[in-house]
Amino acid sequence: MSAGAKRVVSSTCWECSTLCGALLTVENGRVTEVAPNPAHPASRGAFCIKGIRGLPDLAYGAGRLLKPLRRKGARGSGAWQETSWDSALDVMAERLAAVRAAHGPLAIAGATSGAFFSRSVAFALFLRSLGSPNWMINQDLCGGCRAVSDMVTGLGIHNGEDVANARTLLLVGANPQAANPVQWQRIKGAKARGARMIVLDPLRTQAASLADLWLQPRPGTDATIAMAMMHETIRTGRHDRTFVERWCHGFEQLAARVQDWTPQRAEQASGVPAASIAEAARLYADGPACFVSGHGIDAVSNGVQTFRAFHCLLAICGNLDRQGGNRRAKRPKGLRTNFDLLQEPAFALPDAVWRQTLGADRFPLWAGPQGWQTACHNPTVIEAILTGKPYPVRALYVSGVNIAVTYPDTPRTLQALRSLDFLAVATSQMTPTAALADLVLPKTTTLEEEEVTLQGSGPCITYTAPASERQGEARTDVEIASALLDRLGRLGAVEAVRMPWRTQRELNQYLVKDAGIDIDVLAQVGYLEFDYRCGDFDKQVFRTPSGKVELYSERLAALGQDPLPCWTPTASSLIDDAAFPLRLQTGLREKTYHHSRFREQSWAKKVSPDPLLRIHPDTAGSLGIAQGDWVEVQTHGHAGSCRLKAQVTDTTAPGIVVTGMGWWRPDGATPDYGALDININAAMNYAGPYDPLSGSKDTRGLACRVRQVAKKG
Ligand SMILES: Nc1nc2c(c(=O)[nH]1)N[C@H]1C(S)=C(S)[C@@H](COP(=O)(O)OP(=O)(O)OC[C@H]3O[C@@H](n4cnc5c(=O)[nH]c(N)nc54)[C@H](O)[C@@H]3O)O[C@H]1N2
Ligand SMILES: Nc1nc2c(c(=O)[nH]1)N[C@H]1C(S)=C(S)[C@@H](COP(=O)(O)OP(=O)(O)OC[C@H]3O[C@@H](n4cnc5c(=O)[nH]c(N)nc54)[C@H](O)[C@@H]3O)O[C@H]1N2
Ligand code: SF4
Ligand SMILES: [Mo]
Repeated sequence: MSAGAKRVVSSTCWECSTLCGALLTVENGRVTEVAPNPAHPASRGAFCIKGIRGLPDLAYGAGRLLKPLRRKGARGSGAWQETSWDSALDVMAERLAAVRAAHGPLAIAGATSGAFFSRSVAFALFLRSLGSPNWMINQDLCGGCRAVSDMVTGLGIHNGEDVANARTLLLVGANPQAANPVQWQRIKGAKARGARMIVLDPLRTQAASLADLWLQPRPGTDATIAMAMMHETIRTGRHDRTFVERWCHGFEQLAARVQDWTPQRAEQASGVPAASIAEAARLYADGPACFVSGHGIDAVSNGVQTFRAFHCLLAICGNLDRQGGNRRAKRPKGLRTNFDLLQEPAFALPDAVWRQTLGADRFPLWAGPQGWQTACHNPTVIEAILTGKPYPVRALYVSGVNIAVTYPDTPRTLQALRSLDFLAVATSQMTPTAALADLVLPKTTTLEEEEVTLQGSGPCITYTAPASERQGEARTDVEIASALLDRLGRLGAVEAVRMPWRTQRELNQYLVKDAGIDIDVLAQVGYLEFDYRCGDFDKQVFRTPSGKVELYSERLAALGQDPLPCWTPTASSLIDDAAFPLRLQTGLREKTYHHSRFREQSWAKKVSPDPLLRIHPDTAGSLGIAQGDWVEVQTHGHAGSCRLKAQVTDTTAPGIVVTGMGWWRPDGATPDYGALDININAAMNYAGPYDPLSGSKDTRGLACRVRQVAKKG
């Protein structure tokens, strides 16, 4: 992009999956202002401070990595030597080829965030080109349970919440006021025009304060409420008979399953009064009603079946693909998404290799060829690195994820990283993960990259413009992968090129080519709306064995799993140890930060200088903890700990303590930059029990203890 006069570019903010429409002012090749785009069909002017401040600071801030770095001293010593791309890529290709020759292709693994980015897909297909199916994504800690339930139930409703037209909203485990400004704007709009809102959340969030009905379940018990809501709906005949008869599979079995799930039974498990559950069922069945779900019921050991229960409720009430309900994701004919590339036969691995994906034997709906994003089960990879079982993993390539901070059990993650033969990290900033690398590769930020994304909530295709000039020598993941493939090919280490593109533009052209979309036209507007019709079930078939919405899942039955929604207490809730009397919730979002990102930025540190632990006044009082004291948190079954600052508040219930995640100190001492001190994942394990379908571990409801370690100050 050439330097020039001031101009405004229509783009999309890519700092989170909300994908808000953005207007970028560009002067002399730099983005000088980021503003919301009120015309964007999905976000309609909603935006957040991370987009306005975080995005440009990430691209142009002092911490930006501009050149490849090669480790000089011991791992983590903090001593680096700048090197050229040619030499960095030569070294990386040689090291990967050496590991491949010594241990086979499966010994090379990768870590990235999820299949929805071009960077992650380029990366997964790069590894496949070497013959390795092993890439880690963080979705077992994120939206994985929702996705697996959606897949086996056959709904296809990702991002399809039609809040604007709903009569009733059912928010479960979501905190959109902090996590999603688009949804939050719509929710407030819906409330203002008289929509009713039910909120399920143990914490008194802003949404809970606005709710007509706030249910405060014990952590991990939401499925019981959904089961009882189905019981009530069917008992009172409020289900949508026409939809159920025509499009649902297994209604009789579902009805039999929920027969005993009276609101009284759910009250015993969840602590929510039976009358409130019955009222929630009545309101939700009086639709159109929109189910807004969040991380609060995901990333737990009973997450998939919890989602199954809500997804079945949604279906039997006829709220699927209905105005004001949950719309199905649709797309212009011929359009591919990044996600689709993982399943495309041209880029597939031979089945015998693919089935060896780490974790595929235990979690086939998660890992390997039948898996949702075909990625690994992360804790199985960490285990393989440390133990060599079921086979060795000796080299790791990390991009777009900060696993030393964001995966549970930081001490173990660090130990695994240190033990590798070779570690390369592509990033725009030094991080606790990159600090342990042999090679650090400077990545472009999203202001310098082009993305084409299908956005179900528009519905539209949205465009992210490479509006800024590249900083330093930064490169995109596609460019890095293709340059590596050239070299690895010469070293005889490429099995088949399964990542054929050299630039993001080439990849994006591939996504749109059969849809007749001209990227240049898309780039001019910044988005492309397309026709959307609700309820065309005969046209857009359900991708399940029965071709219907599967209340009774044939795929789960074939795997010997419970085919009907059910509730199993989470592993953590069963721990009964007087030494760990409290329950810990992690991951509460803050407006200033995105996980571990923006931690170096002064505006963010001013707003939110310290990691907090919310604690009820009664609990704090009994432990002698006062507002602002530093406390130490430890969870059951783990030796590590984490220091946090007490925030005494009655927004949380007695006995339940709540914190965020992602804390480290970019200006802290190497090598861990505080990741072993103020990072909650330093105090948690990544061991099971796991959700039997997604392999997720409990990230909430953990048995814990808290003690004061320093007075306020
Ligand atoms: N500013 C900011 N925004 C973000 C992010 C960020 O880091 N910063 N991260 C993004 C990402 S990747 C994600 S995954 C989303 C997550 O965003 P959301 O899906 O909205 O999830 P959270 O913000 O984690 O809020 C979860 C809510 O669930 C509640 N909860 C916890 N346990 C339970 C339970 O057992 N039952 C019920 N019913 N509720 C429970 C919590 O109290 C909390 O209010 O946010 C995205 N948006
Ligand atoms: N205990 C606990 N752990 C959790 C959670 C929890 O609730 N509790 N939440 C989980 C969830 S939902 C998620 S999604 C994960 C998030 O985990 P991560 O994805 O690890 O979180 P980020 O901090 O966003 O990491 C992004 C990193 O990628 C690098 N990067 C590389 N390329 C790019 C780029 O193009 N743009 C940007 N911005 N960064 C790039 C940056 O250096 C940055 O450090 O954490 C999970 N971990
Ligand atoms: S919510 Fe904020 S960070 Fe996420 S896309 Fe929108 S403006 Fe960007
Ligand atoms: Mo997430």
